Amino acid sequence: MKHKFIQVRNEGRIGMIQLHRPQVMNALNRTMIDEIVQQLESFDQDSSIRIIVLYGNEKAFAAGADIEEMRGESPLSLELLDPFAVWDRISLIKKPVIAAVNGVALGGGFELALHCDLIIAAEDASFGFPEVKLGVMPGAGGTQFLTKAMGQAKALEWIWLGDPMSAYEAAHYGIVNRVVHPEMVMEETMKLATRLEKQAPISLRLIKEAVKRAVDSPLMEGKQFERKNFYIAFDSRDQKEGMEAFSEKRRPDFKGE
Ligand code: CO8
Repeated sequence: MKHKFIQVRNEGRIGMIQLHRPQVMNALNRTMIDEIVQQLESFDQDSSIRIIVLYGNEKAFAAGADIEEMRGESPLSLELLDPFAVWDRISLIKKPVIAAVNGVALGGGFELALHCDLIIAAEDASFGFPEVKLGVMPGAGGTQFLTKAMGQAKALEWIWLGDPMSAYEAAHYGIVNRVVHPEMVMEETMKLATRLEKQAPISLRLIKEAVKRAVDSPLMEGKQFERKNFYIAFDSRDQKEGMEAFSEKRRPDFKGE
């Protein structure tokens, strides 16, 4: 499919999506978000792909929603457009999604990174919610993601002030997985993606679902859910292969079946 604002390629079993609107720091207009989500879904359905990587350019992962596109909206136009419905579909992606962040991840750009499972960031990357300075507020889950990650007091301080957060601060709060030299971001991301693509795909999928469930469920409910997924894993050939390989003292070859 021809895309306008993203570039797509496969690196073996890793599906790569590059945000590509460099003239406006990858500001996310609606077409671009649609393209990103459709491509995520397409990779999710593609059995030759095991891991998905989302990245921008050296200056920007994404500088937020496109302010020029958004400025004329009214409550009713937003209600009718329902611009966040497409964002909700990102949470339904089953495969691991890694965000590789160089430069800024602001507003909707930060929210897009927070919708990913893992974030690898450059040490000079900056994250933040500057919406308050535009007289609005985060709308694609930012208040919820940040509060769950860092607690109410810190989330309020960051979102009220709208200051950028360094990659190290984001790592301190568990938002970013790894902080590396700017030139090493893609290399580190691909190293991690390559390790993950060798793991049993069904295990990764069941683990993702169970870990995500932990964020919103009481402990007992989450444990029940985990147990169900544990049982399902025993229906896969990968479980047989993994345990057989252990006994035979060889590397497992997982097929995702
Ligand atoms: N929207 C539209 N254009 C943008 C955006 C943006 N978010 N960010 C940058 N640009 C454009 C600039 O206008 C500029 O265009 P031009 O060359 O035509 O003047 C070009 O990108 C380059 O930007 P700068 O010259 O400003 O570059 P700097 O390096 O000086 O600054 C910054 C980079 C710090 C990223 C700066 O551009 C900036 O502050 N951008 C706005 C950041 C922001 O406020 N983001 C939050 C937007 S609101 C939001 O995300 C709400 C999310 C809710 C989801 C919405 C779904 C509908």
